[in-house]
Amino acid sequence: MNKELEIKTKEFAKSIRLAQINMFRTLGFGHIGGSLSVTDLIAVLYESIMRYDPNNPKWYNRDRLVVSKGHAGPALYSALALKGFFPLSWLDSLNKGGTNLPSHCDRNKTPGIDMTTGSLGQGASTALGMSMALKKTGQNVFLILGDGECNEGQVWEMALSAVQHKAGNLIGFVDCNHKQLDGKTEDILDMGDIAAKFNVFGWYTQTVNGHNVSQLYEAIRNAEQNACDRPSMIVMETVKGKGVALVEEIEFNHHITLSAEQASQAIEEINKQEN
Ligand SMILES: Cc1ncc(C[n+]2csc(CCOP(=O)(O)OP(=O)(O)O)c2C)c(N)n1
Repeated sequence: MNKELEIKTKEFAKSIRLAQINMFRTLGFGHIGGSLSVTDLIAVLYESIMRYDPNNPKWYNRDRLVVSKGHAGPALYSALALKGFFPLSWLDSLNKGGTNLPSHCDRNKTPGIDMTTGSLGQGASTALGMSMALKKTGQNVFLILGDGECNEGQVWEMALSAVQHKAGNLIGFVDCNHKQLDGKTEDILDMGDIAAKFNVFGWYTQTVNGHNVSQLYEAIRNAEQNACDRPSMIVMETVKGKGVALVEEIEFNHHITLSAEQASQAIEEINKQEN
């Protein structure tokens, strides 16, 4: 990743974080921890990797993204609004009656959302189906899973099938923030070495710092070039609530309240972060 693109991508990540904090301030609560932990990845995908057209969200030749941990919708909505898929003013309607931005991703409501998600595990299978359908025409399908979500058997059924179907255009990510809804992933159902598990299933695997945009970019390009007909999994080491100290410090920060004062403090902190 060249320096110019790296700076642009980091700036975009910052804008996504700020937009999310404003959304959560308006609503007063939300899935803040797991949205912030995938923000750098979402920035890399929409700033430097994916092919899409905000004026034509259903453009057939676009790459697809399935955020299977559908509660991270706010991170994705912020990126889509900033890229012009819909007006920024929609962000104020997060999870309110009649909104186009429900708390979990819904492909029938939001321009730019490729798959409805929220029931953990299901996005894995739908992403594989999409990748099989698009293999001949060359679009990539990106899939974001949580480490808690990897407790779901459906993820591992998909992992087996993806290798059988030579889903070389499927590039997945596990957001390994080590926490889930009500505890630490290690305490609830320890997944051990997730990259090693995908690897023995036959996937092309890599492990990166999920907050380092350059590492993320290089891993995706490497997967595109070297996985051949194997599906790829990029395991990301992350921090739940990344970028906002008062969220990071809360032990269980899956769905939390955010006061106006806390939001102002968070915005000040994000604005101070260097690119
Ligand atoms: C099938 C299913 N079971 C349970 C839930 C309830 N649930 C919502 S989020 C969550 C924890 C997810 O943890 P993880 O995948 O690690 O997400 P992250 O911490 O990255 O946000 C659970 C259990 C659900 N949405 N779907």
